[in-house]
Amino acid sequence: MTILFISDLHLCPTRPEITTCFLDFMENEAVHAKELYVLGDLFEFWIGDDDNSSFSSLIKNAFTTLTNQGVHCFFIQGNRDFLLNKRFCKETGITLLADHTVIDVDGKKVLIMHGDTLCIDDVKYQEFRAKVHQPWLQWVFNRIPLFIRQRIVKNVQDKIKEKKQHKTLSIMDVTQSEVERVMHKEGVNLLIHGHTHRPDTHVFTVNDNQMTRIVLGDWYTQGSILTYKDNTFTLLNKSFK
Ligand code: LP5
Ligand code: MN
Repeated sequence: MTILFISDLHLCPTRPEITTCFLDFMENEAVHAKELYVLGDLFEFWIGDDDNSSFSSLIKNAFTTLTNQGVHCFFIQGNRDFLLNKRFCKETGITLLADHTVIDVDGKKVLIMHGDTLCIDDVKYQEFRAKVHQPWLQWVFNRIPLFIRQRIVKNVQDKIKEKKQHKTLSIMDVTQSEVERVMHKEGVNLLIHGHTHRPDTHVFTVNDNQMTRIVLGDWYTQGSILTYKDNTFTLLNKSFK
C-alpha cells in the first residue's frame, strides 16, 4: 500500500515545467497509489471554482482521471488556494478536508495540514488570513466577475510582496510551541505539513514522548513527494528532466 503527500506546487501557466512534472507524477506514480493527499498551494493562486480556463481544465482533468482509476484524492486548502472549494472537488472526485485533519495511516494517527496556521509569530499574516477566511467575504468575492477578481488579487499581491520582503526567515517558519500545542490537542506524535518550503524531518521530545514533524518541499526547481510505503515515510525529489 502506497500513500503519497504533496504540497506547494504553485502551478501556473507561466511555469510549464512544473505542470509537466506534475502531470507525469499523476500519470506514472500517483496512479499506483491507494491515496494521494494534496496539502495546499497546488496553485500559485486559485481565483475561484468558476475558473474554466484551459489551464485549470488541464489540472482538473488530471485529478478526474486519477480518481476514476480508483485512487482516493484528498485536498487541504493552502494560503494561495483557500478559494478552492466544493465545486472543484465535486468535478474532480477529490475529497475536501478540514484545515487540520487527523488521518489513519496503517493504524497510526497522523495530523495533516498546510502549515500556515503554525506560523503564529507572523502576526500580520495571521491577521490577513483571518480576514480572507471570513465566509461572508468569500461569498461576496465569489460573486464578483472573474476578470475583476483577477485584478483585485493582482493588486493585493503587489501590495503584500513588498511587505513580505521585510520579514525574517524565522518569523515565516513554524513556531515550535504551536506545533507542540496542536499535536497535543489532536493526540498525535506525527505531523505532516508544507508551506514553509523547508523539506525536512524534525524529531523532538515532549514529556519523554518522541514526536516527528515532516515538512514537504515546494516544486519550484523539482518535484517533491512524501511517500509512505512498507511502514516507512520517505521524502523524494522528482527531477524536471
Ligand atoms: O505564499 P507565500 O510564501 O508567498 O506567502 C505567505 C503569505 N502571503 C500570502 C498572500 C497570498 O500569497 C496572496 C493572496 C492574494 C489574496 C487576494 C485576496 C483577495 C480577497 C479575497 C477575499 C475572500 O498568503 C505571507 C507570509 C508567508 O506565507 C509565510 O508564512 O508571510 O503573508 C504576507 O506576506 C501577508 C502580509 O504580512 C500581510 C499583508 C496585509 C495586506 C492587507 C491587504 C488587504 C487585503 C484585504 C483583503 C480583503
Ligand atoms: Mn503556503
